Amino acid sequence: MDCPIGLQNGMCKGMQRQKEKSMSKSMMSGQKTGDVDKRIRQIGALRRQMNAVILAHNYQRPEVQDMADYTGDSLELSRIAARSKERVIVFCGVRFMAETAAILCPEKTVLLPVLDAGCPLADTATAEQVRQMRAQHPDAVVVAYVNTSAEVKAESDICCTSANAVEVVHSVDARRPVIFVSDRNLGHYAGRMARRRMILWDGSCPTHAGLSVADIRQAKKEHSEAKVIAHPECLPEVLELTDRVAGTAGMLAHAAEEPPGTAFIVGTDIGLIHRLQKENPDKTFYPASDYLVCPTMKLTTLEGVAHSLVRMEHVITLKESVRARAQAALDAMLAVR
Ligand code: CIZ
Repeated sequence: MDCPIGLQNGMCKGMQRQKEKSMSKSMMSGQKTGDVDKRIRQIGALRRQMNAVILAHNYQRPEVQDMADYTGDSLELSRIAARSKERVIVFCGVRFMAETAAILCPEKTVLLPVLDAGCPLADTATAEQVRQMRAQHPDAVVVAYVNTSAEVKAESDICCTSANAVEVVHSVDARRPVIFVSDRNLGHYAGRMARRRMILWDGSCPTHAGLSVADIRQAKKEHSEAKVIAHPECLPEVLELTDRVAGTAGMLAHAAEEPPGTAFIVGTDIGLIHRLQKENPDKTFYPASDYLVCPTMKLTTLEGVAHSLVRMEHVITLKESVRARAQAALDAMLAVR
């Protein structure tokens, strides 16, 4: 496998393909790609003018991560959103993340720069389906992974992220089964670690679930010295082959603890490799596969963020009845960890 994310320019082949697509799209709409520094200065001025804070998920493009005020996973970014003083939150991520910020900050304007930035995993569950599942298992506790819509969160008892899924599931009364929505692989992993009886939703992340045992074997063959770290949304048989299972925050913490010179094969979206490499210049990171690219996470560009601030779009709005119930589930999660 060549170019582990082409670290000279912070992009591997998969990301480069996404960038090319987006560049040709912006050219078709008559915009020039422009100079990154100039764009960052423009965003800086708009951010001050609009009293905005810019949050970027760890899977965003490198230049978007570098421009943002804060970069993190859903849990970290939700906490930052909840305590931010700015009037506007620009969420560089996918829709359910911006919704989470809107749930926690009803008095603020939350903007999602790209309206089409959805999540196929979140789309596997509707509120009605969760109600039906609950009716079938009236004694169960519903745990909603953060990768769900606000409506689904509103139907759940407690939320979790990849960083705290094990703790959240463990916090459930051991006598009650857990309905885990939406990621089957994460639910399976959390249930095994927390020793809870799980009723798993039939959903998975196409990016993580696409990582195969053959990919890991190939990466290990090419980088036999490297440790394998993988996201709990990967298939159970893939996780069996890893040295560490963690969400993006856990991977960052783990990489920081390892001695200089350590190499890692990384089983999550390649966007994280930019931050891993930046924070650990003395270590090496290889993507477990060149296809670990969440396409909707890469839709947000610097141009898109600037447009979002100029036009104050796209504002995330939620029904108050949904928002308040979803907030109760998120608050329950934040009380656990
Ligand atoms: O919790 C998150 O933000 C997700 C969706 C993945 C991760 O591990 O950061």
